[in-house]
Amino acid sequence: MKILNAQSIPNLPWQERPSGSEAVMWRYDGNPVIPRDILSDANSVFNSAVIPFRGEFAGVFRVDDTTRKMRLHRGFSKDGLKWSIEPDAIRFQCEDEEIGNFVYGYDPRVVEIDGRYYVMWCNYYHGPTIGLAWSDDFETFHQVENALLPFNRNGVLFPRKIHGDFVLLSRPSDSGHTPFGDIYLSRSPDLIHWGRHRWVMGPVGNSWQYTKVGGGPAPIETSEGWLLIYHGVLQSCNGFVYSAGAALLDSDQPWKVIGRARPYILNPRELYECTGDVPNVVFPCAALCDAGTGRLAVYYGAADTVVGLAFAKVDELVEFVKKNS
Ligand code: BMA
Repeated sequence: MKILNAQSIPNLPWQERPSGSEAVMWRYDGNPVIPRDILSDANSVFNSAVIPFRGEFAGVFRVDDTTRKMRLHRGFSKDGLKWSIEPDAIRFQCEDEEIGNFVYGYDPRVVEIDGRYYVMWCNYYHGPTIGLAWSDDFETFHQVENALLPFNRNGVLFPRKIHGDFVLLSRPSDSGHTPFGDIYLSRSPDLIHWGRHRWVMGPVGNSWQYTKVGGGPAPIETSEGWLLIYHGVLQSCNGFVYSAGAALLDSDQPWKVIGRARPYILNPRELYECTGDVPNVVFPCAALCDAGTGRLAVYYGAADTVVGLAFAKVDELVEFVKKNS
């Protein structure tokens, strides 16, 4: 197995799997890596996206403030562990006032494509939909038209164009706490016109992902296909339970699922995942992948309150998907 189009990240945050553990994904022992009160007016900081940036790390963070407005903030880190998050929310530049009128935004993802950083988030426009912006420097963010119609969430771009098109995963939804949800793929030559929508995958009965599924971090390209880490939800008598799973998508036609692990790879079981504003949630939004070693650092929201960090190895995850499909 080879990892394709990835960069070397020598300063990747990393811990080896604890001895005695057989888990395919394991947690950072300093979790939560970002506490809820890292900003004085934050109620919570969770579901956030990070990316390698100029030899260090940058990110877009979901900050719900103490009025409970959902905001997006920039943050920077030398080691991926100790973060400094800007106290002011990102002010997206937008040529169109109607689109640029930021009401709220949440659950960001970030990818780098051809040297440019793209931010996707759940953007309010008469309902939740997929907001999009790009930046060359993590200073100025240029917002473009929303990619899709409401109601939609969990937009995430693939980290390179495929056959000349930007490729986006999304999860059509409703205006509330959606009790259904499948992952779809859409393509665009210019980031403005989106179409050629294809179904990727839906929930699986009698399992941790039987209510809905949605994309997580940007897919990771390997010689075996695109490794997709995603979230899946079950509805218990006490509400939704969010876990993380892994699948492999066809390299060339990435709406075709070529493998999908039946067991989850991470589920809420630590205290900071089981208690908080919304109990029992792990919600991965970003993965840093070191090309040379295949080490993976996954950032996930825990209980809609804090950010957790977990580790895995790409080759082991790919094997896990193949073995358990
Ligand atoms: C989803 C999103 C996420 C959140 C999750 C659990 O619908 O709103 O932001 O983490 O619910 O509350």
